[in-house]
Amino acid sequence: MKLTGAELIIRLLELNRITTVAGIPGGANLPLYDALGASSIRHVLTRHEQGAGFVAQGMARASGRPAVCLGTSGPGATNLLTAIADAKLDSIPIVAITGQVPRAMIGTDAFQEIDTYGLTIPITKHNFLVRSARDLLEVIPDALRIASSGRPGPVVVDVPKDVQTEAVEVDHLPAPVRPNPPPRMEASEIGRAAKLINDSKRPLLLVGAGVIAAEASAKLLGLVERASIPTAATLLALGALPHNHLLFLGMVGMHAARFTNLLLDECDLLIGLGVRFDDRATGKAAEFCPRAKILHIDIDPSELGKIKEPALGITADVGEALSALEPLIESDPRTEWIRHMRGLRERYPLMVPGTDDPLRPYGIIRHAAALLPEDAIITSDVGQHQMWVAQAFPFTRPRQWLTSGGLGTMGFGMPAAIGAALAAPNRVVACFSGDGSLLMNLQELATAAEQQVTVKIILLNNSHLGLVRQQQHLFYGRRYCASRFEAQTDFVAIARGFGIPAVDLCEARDPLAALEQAIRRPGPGLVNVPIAPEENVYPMVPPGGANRDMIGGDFDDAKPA
Ligand SMILES: Cc1ncc(C[n+]2csc(CCOP(=O)(O)OP(=O)(O)O)c2C)c(N)n1
Ligand SMILES: [Mg+2]
Repeated sequence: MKLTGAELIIRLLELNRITTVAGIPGGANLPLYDALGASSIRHVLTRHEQGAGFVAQGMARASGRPAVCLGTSGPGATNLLTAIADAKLDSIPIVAITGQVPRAMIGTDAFQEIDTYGLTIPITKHNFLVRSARDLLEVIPDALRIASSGRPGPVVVDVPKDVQTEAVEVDHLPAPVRPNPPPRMEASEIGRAAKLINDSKRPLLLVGAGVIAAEASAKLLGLVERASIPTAATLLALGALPHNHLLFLGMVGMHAARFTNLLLDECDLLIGLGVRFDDRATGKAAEFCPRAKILHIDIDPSELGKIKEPALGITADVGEALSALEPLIESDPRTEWIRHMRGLRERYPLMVPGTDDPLRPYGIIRHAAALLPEDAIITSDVGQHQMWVAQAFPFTRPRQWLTSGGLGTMGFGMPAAIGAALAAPNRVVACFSGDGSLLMNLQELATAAEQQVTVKIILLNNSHLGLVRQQQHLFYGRRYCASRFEAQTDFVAIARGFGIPAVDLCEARDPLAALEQAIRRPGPGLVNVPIAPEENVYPMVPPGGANRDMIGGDFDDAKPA
């Protein structure tokens, strides 16, 4: 059969079960859109390419499968960069297919020409500049395979316009892509790992996003319970264990509960699973887990020893490693260590003030959680609201919590929520956002309205760049420079302007009834929750400090979480 490059791309995407793509058309990718229009793939027209990148991320994070976004050359491609970089730092499998000027015009500063290949080298797992339509037969499957194999990550495929229109004779299309097999483990290493665990009196597990990527939560639970190992999670791994599991310690690091960081100081073995020892998790790395040997298991060998030198580092798929370990691990109640953990938890719990008041941070999170279905998907933006949700939301399952961790990108939450809702149309998606963050991709409210996705934006509105204000409060002598929004923004009117029902909890006669109504109604909605600007996230490890040196968190009016 004769196909153009554009038709070939679409056929290969269809073949690989890509059913929804997000993007924006332009001169250099119009042939691709022409082929897309004739296909079964659903296209989600975002209002900014960064939105398309985050919609794709939302689909990928919620489903675990690679997702695709599209942009034209030049500004289309540069607008995608932040979402691509974000996917790189959080190891999310997206494939961005960009239009490029025709081959003969590359290097001439043609209209909307930018070196997308060059620009994306440092922020992708891999990238391609396609030189002939025939190459697409390999490049598109390779892109999907690379994005989703091993440690996942973003891939860019830059396709010149005349490659999209070039016709090629194709005898048969390649089989659907399968991820590369994970690296082979050495049985002897697994044996040594089991010995380290069995010999340990005070082991502690630190789980990272790799556990979610490997779909290894059930196996993790097996190890945790069999060997009685207290388990902490990084920001991205929340949900890997249910929040109320007796051995779960919550989030580690900068805004962890005191007992969590204190217990880490005392363990004699730290088992890092699918973690990269990010500085927000470790605090001052040299003082992280000072008494512990480290057993580090990760699918990416470059992570082993990058930040913390392990006693034993194993390159493996975390799920496969857990399966291999299971028969070698001795059942052990570790009574003394667990009793010690309970004591610390009682003495230094996470204190959460204002849980009854829906106009206070922990209060709105608790009330929303009670009203949302247990399997609701939760996204957030970046700031204080993100940390409050991470501390206090009762996550019960993996892939329930989608947040921008490594890059910390304001503007992530709402478009990612749209993507999650597209990937999981039968689930409710709630996006906890901040007034600063929501404004960064506000235009995607139009996309949410157009797609009628069930995305509930719960806006913790403190009229500030709250996390910036908090740092100025604590570390810059209360000199608040550029963290307060002088102009008041009427988010309820704005949402309604986009055709999205909205309510202000401050004005509602019965705030809880208004919240419930907003959550129950199908389709998108926005709930504006005024929050006092003085509310801060505690405890907090000062930037650069050791985790044990956290400050704050002793509220007069607080209950333990
Ligand atoms: C794109 C981007 N620009 C700047 C920052 C730095 N930054 C981190 S948190 C924050 C404030 C976020 O404000 P808001 O969304 O209102 O959340 P709040 O902290 O008030 O809850 C800023 C400016 C960032 N993370 N991302
Ligand atoms: Mg704010």
